[in-house]
Amino acid sequence: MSLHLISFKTCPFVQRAVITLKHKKIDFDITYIDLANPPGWFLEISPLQKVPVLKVDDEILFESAVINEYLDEITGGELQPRDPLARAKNRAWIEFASDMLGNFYRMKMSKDKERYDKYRDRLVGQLQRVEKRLGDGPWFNGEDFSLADTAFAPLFRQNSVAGGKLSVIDPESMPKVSAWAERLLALPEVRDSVVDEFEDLYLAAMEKNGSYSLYRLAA
Ligand SMILES: N[C@@H](CCC(=O)N[C@@H](CS)C(=O)NCC(=O)O)C(=O)O
Repeated sequence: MSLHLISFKTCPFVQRAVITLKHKKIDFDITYIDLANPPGWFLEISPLQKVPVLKVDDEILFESAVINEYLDEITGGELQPRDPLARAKNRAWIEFASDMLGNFYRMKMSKDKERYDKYRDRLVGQLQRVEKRLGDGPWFNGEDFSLADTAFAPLFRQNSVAGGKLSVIDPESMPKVSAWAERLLALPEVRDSVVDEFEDLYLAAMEKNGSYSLYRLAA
C-alpha cells in the first residue's frame, strides 16, 4: 500500500498527520502545494479544497483527525483509548484543538490590536480549560501517548516561533500546559514534522498580512 500526503508547508493540520506518520515510523511520500495557487489536480481530489489530503493507493482521505485515526488503525490502534467513552472524549478534545488552531491563526494574522486581543483572549481561555483537564502527564491522557498529543503539538510548535517571543502560554498560570508543550516539542517526530524553512515561511506570511503581533515583536 502506498501513502502519499498532500501538504502546505506551514499547515498545522497537515503537521498532525506527519507527526503520527513519523511517530509510527510509517513510510510515506509528500507533495507540497501552494494554497494561494492550488493546482487543478488538487482541487479535483480535495472535497473541501483543503490540506491535508492522504492518498491511499488510489483512494482519497481528507480531514486531519480522520487521517490520523486511519493511520493509527492500520498500525495497531494504540493511539486511541480502548474504552469507548474515553475514545469519544479524546476525539472531542482533538476537535477542541482544531478550534484552537483556528483562533491561533486568526490571532496571528490580526492586523490590529482589537482583533488580536479578541482571539488571544479566546485562546488563553481555551488553554486555561486544557490546563484544568490535564493530569500529571506526561501526556494528554497520562501515561499513554495518543492522537490528542499529535493533534495539539502543532499548536505548540506555532506558539514557539521566534524563540517563543510570541508565546501566549504563561508558565506561571498554566504550568501543566507549559510542561506538556515542552515535552511534545522535544520529541523527534514533532521536531522533524516541519520543513527546515518553516519559521521563515511562517513569519513571512505574518509580515505579508501586516500582522499586529509581529509589529509588537519589533517594537
Ligand atoms: N478541518 C480540516 C482543516 C484543514 C485546513 O484548514 N487546512 C487549511 C490549511 S492549514 C487549508 O487547506 N486551507 C485552504 C482553504 O481553506 O482554502 C482538517 O482538520 O484537516
